[in-house]
Amino acid sequence: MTKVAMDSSEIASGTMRCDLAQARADFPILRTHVNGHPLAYLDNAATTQKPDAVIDAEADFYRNANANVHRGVHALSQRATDAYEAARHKVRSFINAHADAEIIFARGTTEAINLVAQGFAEPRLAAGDEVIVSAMEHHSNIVPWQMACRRTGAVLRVVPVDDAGEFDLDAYAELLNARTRLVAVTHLSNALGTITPVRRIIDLAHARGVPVLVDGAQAVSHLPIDVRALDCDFYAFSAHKLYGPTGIGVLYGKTEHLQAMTPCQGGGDMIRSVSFDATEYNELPYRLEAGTPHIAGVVGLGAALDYVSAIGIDRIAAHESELLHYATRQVTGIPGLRIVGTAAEKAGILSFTLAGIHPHDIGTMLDDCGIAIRAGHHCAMPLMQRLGVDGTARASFALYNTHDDVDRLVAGIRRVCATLRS
Ligand code: 7TS
Repeated sequence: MTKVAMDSSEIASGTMRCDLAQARADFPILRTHVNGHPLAYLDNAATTQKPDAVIDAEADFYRNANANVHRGVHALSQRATDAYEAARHKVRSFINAHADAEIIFARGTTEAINLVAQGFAEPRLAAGDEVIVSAMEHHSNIVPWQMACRRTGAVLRVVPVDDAGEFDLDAYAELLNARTRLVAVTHLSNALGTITPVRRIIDLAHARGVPVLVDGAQAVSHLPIDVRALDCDFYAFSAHKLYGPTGIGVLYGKTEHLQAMTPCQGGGDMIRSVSFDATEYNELPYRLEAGTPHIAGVVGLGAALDYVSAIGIDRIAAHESELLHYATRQVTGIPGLRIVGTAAEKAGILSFTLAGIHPHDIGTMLDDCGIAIRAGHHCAMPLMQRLGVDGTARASFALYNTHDDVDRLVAGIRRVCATLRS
């Protein structure tokens, strides 16, 4: 694994670029050619690529430790259980949770949010109660609340965003009221890159005794996360956006909230005893993890956390921020290019439109040059409507991206303009 050692003078002088270029070598897929060109992978907000350390950890688990967890008395089962619980401990320390039992493994951010909507919110919602989300949420942090509201007669209230894509704190403070039962908000917008003022959002909600779920799907790979400093009630993220495997993610919850949740799924592992008359549920975290979990995925997530921690999330953030500023400078002035999302606090994401050119055509023409970006509504259709666009083209950065990736993106955009506007 690449150990990247840098200090602030290296960051300032730009030599960090070279060190992180070494980290690129840890990601075998980045040596792929696409349409005859070396891959420039700039679709990291959708999913990040995986380093050898993660791929090897999963393969090694299947080769040397595969067994079911928490059940067998035999050595392999113990080995699998140890690996699974060691990864839970790594997650706890990565986000600074209070206890391992506050870490629930789920399939991803989407499942984690649904667990809270169904198991925590729904039993507490009555007709006329309110749930607050923002206008820049991913569909995964809208639809579960809509469903819970529909089933209970509660009402979804929406915090507006301004033209720059900033969260409107004043409007939020006014929306909070005695009927508010829960606030669910993204930490970092996947469509715009806006970092929301989560700490203020949480403080204002707590002043009224309202719990807050933070959707950390994007933030977790770009910002240091400290759930105790944030004092959030729930925090959800997916491993696959953090250099880990698909199919696995995390729901963090404060112990008292997780304890109070109704398990949405019943089955193996989540029980202490079962009879046809009564079933007693297991203790946390197992009572919210029914059935055989994605054990190899959890092991892979643990390896991803080790990998990211060895580099340092602060250094990754500094590198990505430098790339984002560089890219923003390079595209500014391209005729007809509008940057969508110009919040003061941004990370990792450059969303844009080109006048008269459909985002899908931008994405397709860049792909011809081996440049992978995302085009469309980014599962944030209400936000697109608010900003008056059908969709955007989106380049999103990760630790392994380089200035060369950005230069190729910018040259590609200029080529798209020259070709489709001629
Ligand atoms: N929340 C946010 C802020 C996201 O960006 C995403 C995925 C999700 C929730 C859902 O995560 P999942 O792992 O459960 O699917 N965002 C994107 C994206 O921007 N492009 O593809 C997936």
